[in-house]
Amino acid sequence: MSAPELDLYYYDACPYCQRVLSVIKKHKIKVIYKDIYEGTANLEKLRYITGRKTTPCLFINGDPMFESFDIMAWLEKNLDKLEKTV
Ligand SMILES: N[C@@H](CCC(=O)N[C@@H](CS)C(=O)NCC(=O)O)C(=O)O
Repeated sequence: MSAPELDLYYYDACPYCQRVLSVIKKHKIKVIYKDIYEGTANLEKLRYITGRKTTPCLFINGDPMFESFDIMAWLEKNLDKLEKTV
C-alpha cells in the first residue's frame, strides 16, 4: 500500500504548529507544507473544506485532522507507513 499523502496547514508563529513540525522534522516525515499566510489560497482552501481556519490541520489523503496532540500521536503511530525525506 502506498504512503498516505500528508498536507500540513500551518503558520510559523503558531506554537501548536511548531509542536507538530518538531515531530515531522525529528522523523524526517515527507509532508506538503501549506503556510496559511503565504498568499491567500491555502487559508481559503482550509476554510472552504473544513469551515475553520484553525491550525495545525493535517490532511491525510484529503481527510482533515485537527488538534496538535492528535496529529503528533497519529504521526508517531503510523511512522512505518509514512514516506521520509532523504
Ligand atoms: N487545541 C488546538 C489549538 C489550536 C489553536 O488554537 N490554533 C490557533 C493558532 S496558534 C488558531 O488556529 N486559532 C484560530 C482559530 O482557531 O480560528 C491544538 O492543539 O491544535
